[in-house]
Amino acid sequence: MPSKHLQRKDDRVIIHFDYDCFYASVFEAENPTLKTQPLAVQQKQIIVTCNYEARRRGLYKLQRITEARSTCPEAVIVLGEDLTRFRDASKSLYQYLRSFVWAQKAEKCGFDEVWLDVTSMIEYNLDLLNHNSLSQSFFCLSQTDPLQGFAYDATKVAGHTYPKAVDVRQLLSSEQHRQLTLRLILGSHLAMHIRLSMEEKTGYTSTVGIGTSKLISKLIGNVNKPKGQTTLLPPYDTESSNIYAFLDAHDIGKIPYIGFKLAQKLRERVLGRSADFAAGLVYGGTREHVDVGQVRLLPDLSAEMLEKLFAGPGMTHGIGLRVYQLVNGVDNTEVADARNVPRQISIEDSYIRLDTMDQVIREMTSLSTRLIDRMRVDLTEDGEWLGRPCTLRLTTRPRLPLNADGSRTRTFNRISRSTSTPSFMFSFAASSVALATQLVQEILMPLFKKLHPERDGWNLSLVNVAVTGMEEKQELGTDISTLFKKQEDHRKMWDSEVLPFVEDDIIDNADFEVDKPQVPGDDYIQSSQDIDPDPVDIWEAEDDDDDEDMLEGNEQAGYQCPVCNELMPGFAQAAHERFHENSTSSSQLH
Ligand code: DCP
Ligand code: MG
Repeated sequence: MPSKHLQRKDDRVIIHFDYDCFYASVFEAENPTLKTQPLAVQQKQIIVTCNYEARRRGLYKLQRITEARSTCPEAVIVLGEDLTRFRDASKSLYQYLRSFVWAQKAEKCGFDEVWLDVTSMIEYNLDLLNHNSLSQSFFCLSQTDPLQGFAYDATKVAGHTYPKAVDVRQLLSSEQHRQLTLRLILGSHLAMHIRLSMEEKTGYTSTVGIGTSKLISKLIGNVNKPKGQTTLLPPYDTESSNIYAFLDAHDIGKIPYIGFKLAQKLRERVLGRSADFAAGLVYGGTREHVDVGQVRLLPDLSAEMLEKLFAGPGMTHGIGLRVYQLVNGVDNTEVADARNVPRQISIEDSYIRLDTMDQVIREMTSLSTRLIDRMRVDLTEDGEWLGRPCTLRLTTRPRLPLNADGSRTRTFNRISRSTSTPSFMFSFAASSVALATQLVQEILMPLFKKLHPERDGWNLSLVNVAVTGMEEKQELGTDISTLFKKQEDHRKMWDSEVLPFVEDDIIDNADFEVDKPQVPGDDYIQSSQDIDPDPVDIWEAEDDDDDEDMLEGNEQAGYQCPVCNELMPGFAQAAHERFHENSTSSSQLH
């Protein structure tokens, strides 16, 4: 009997979708002739993604544009700086997927991932099974219309399995494994049906994982991509658990939620020495491979031990337990309820240099204009607000001053300040630029001064303006006391459920006044773009150390400037070189 901490909720069936080469697919959907050509999507100086035809010819994600051009001169390269088309596609694909589930548990993660909790559909269909003729089953997609559904063979898994070679009949004849196996078989057929329907109706293909948790369903999908689906089969609980077999081989840094800082601490603990980075990189991929199994089998591993290991500024209580569970394949977090409005909207940009008040005002105004435009699109319908965010947040990422030798230590730490969202932001009477200007003057400048009390002397590498704490329309009380109560509940929810699991993005420099962010690090898109205005939850903590993940699997991407020695991800190189070229001109942004 596993300890209380390690009891898994295996009574759920969860399907994870990851759209294949998402940005490229959005362009292909607009222009189907691109499907047969090598297609790459460019942001700044990198290829953020490319279709599989381009991958076949040697292009890869997060490749430098110059390199991509020389590897595959015939590739069609499209500009993906404007995220509107991706956001719109993401929204409609999400609506499509959620239309299948009964219990309204459909959670979006970033632009191109969705979890569906289909447990109630599976249970309903388990009851319908005729155990004497499992191979001729019918899956009901509707509780009211018995004809809506599809025929399937309940003795076989649809798509791939993990492990590859598995005797399903034997699992079905084992009393211990039969029930879970059947649930997963039904889940695999439902996943196949949804996946193929989506391809037929929308043209988008996806890579799908089926399991009993968000963790497993997300990771198992990667085993067969693209256009594939994989189901993790029992045994789950014995020493020869397939959960362990599968998870143990993962690099510790590949586990969602275990961000770079946590992964480094775990590597150091396993190796018994400090874990070096790849030469030439201050952040990003490390060549020190430590896998989940090595962590899981540490003799003294416990939630308390990990809590102590991670202790330090910005680490939230409960983090040890969360990681202890994850390395043991336990993730009992729920798939969030489907939403009509995003949980937050957040707009940011990054800068090579941002160090004067004038520039800050200009940038904050531009970000706020985009934020208000975005709110008007995503939060309204027929001129009515469907959702109202309670909190407005300003975040910056200051650069540290130069070291004595002229080099600069890079930091990913963000600092933020929040306040209530001012009601004028919801006005339709003025243009978004006018509202943004008012917002900067009345609200953002005072917040900025709290973050950076000095008039100058700072230099920012990132500014983010966000609205969070979204209240959906049906929740909005007309009575103000109800509204406050709701806000309080909302905050409590974050406090108790989300924050304990988050590797906070809080700077540990005592010189800065720091607010606890209301939500965890919210950057999914990491290339200085508008960032995803979608649900933010514990899973996105994996991206806390933004930019780092850009380098995963592409360690060559690190670049050290020969002029100032600054280290940076490869994608920043071109912009940085331009920075030196322009360093005598007045504008040194980007
Ligand atoms: N993206 C980005 N910057 C990153 C990572 C991703 O702009 N650092 C964008 C481009 C991708 C989309 O997000 O199209 C989804 O990211 P994925 O990692 O899932 O990549 P793809 O969906 O493109 O490819 P795959 O088929 O490997 O899932
Ligand atoms: Mg994808």
